[in-house]
Amino acid sequence: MGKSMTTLCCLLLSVTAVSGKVALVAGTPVLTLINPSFEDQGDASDRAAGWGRWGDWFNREEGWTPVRSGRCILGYHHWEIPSANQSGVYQDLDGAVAAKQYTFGIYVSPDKAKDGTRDALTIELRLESTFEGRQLTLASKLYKVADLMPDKWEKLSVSGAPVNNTLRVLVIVTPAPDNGTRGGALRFDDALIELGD
Ligand SMILES: [Ca+2]
Repeated sequence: MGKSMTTLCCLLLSVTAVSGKVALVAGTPVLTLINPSFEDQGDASDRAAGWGRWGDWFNREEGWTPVRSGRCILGYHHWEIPSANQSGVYQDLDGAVAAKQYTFGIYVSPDKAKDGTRDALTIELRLESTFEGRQLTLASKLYKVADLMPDKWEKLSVSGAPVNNTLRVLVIVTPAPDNGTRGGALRFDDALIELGD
């Protein structure tokens, strides 16, 4: 008797768990990032497949350490940045659902300059939709490099809801303002996209 009760309870629990999972998946398509760990190269070894970029020195790196997973990361070469302009990477995701909340995240590990005034200023994580032919900012979160622990992998994230089925995720770095004073670097790995916040 005891044994069959236990079996029944287990059966009910598994049915509930499976139904919950199926309902969630059926209700909202799960979004996936292409090449979230930056292992695959694009049209050059310093470009990550699936990711666009602008500005200087935001490269896929095969030789930088430590990595968080795999063998490649994105490296922002702050010490080599020639101007005060921002650099960024981004990816457009397919199949987002309007008004659903999504969280985009990425891990960062700062290789800090000896003098903190030489470090990059900020890392912005941003979500955008394309609306009437223009990029519309849905959410933005700004992290100060000075607030991040050196050489530790820390998860940064931003949450927001697209206004239609388009969703762009962006990572934007603002360097120190003065030319000739920049130092340090930033390592990025393991980007992610999740439902909810
Ligand atoms: Ca990686």
